[in-house]
Amino acid sequence: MANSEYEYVKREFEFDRRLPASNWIVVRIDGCHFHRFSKIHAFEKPNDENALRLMNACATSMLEKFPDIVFAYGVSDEYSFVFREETEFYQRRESKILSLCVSYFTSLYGMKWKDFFPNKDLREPPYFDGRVVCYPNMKTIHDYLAWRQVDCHINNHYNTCFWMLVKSGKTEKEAQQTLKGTFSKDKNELLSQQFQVNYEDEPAMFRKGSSVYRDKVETKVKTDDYGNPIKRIRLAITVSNLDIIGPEFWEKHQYILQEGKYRYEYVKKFDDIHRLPCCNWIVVRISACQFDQFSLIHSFDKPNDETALSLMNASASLMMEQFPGIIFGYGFSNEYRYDMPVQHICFCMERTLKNTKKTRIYFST
Ligand SMILES: Nc1nc2c(ncn2[C@@H]2O[C@H](COP(=O)(O)OP(=O)(O)O)[C@@H](O)[C@H]2O)c(=O)[nH]1
Ligand SMILES: [Mg+2]
Repeated sequence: MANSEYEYVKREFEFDRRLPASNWIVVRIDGCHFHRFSKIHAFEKPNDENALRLMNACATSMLEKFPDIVFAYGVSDEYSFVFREETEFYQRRESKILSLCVSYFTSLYGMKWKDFFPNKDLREPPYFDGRVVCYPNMKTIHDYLAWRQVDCHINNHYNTCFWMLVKSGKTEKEAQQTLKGTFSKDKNELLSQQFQVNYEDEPAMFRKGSSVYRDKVETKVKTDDYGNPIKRIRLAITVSNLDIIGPEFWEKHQYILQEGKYRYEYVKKFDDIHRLPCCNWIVVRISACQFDQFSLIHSFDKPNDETALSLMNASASLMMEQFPGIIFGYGFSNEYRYDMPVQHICFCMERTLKNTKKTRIYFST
């Protein structure tokens, strides 16, 4: 591509955040204004089986499309997608990963709608937002998934009771009042005594949410000379509604969340050189650490020690001699600020970091 005089707007302003290596990347998408969307499309309350199956079908297609997604978990209008820990999908560029997941899922939702709602037209375009979160080890990624499933249980338990009360004739306000301050045990009692419903008998998809992953399945590939089937284990994308909080599921499926077998070079990937954007004033503010103690030990005058302040000013003057890029410095008490053009920031930052424990950078335009 030819370089024009305008090409700097890409070089100098476009920054691609790369997600840290050796982390599990999770993209969580969530339906936008689905409270309204579900009303307009007359979803059954509190759970619309077809709507949930549509979400699961979209998640399944996500795993087919993006092999680096190793696990997905969904409930209501949200789905979380877990990428394998050592994925190099789009060089771990955050905006690419996030935008691809959100846009592909949204397209799938629209495309598959008719398969699940053959008699309902899409009356508004469905759309989703998304976020990316990185989890640094196996414990945190397991805890993340457990958190979503606990959330699913709490919401569904409440919603099941709420809508049974409403369907039995209570107003929404009365139902809310009845459930206020109730514990899990109370909700189970209410369901069994008033509605003869055992919560555990409710569909697992509603109670546990849905997990999508590659499961090991045995398939017959051919028959040997004696007519016996020859079977092979292969991985097939599966949707299940199992408990993923306890260890059983993960013990049985250890291969799903396997930590990467990195060679030591991967640590270099943490060296993400962060360039500061051009056309911005850069302010480096340094503030001394534990100066209360330091001034006490060195018997500084209270409230101001003229010599200490002069020492700060002299140090600032030397900084400006050393780094001509600094155009202004302002200080009081134990703090100093420098404004400087971009090209000097790296060198200066190195020096600054060596001399202080705390450094902050501010951008202003
Ligand atoms: N009736 C019904 N509503 C659902 C179903 N799944 C999701 N929703 C709606 O979608 C909302 C999702 O919650 P949230 O993301 O916080 O709300 P949003 O900001 O309106 O998308 C729920 O509060 C429900 O109103 C369903 O299966 N049935
Ligand atoms: Mg939503």
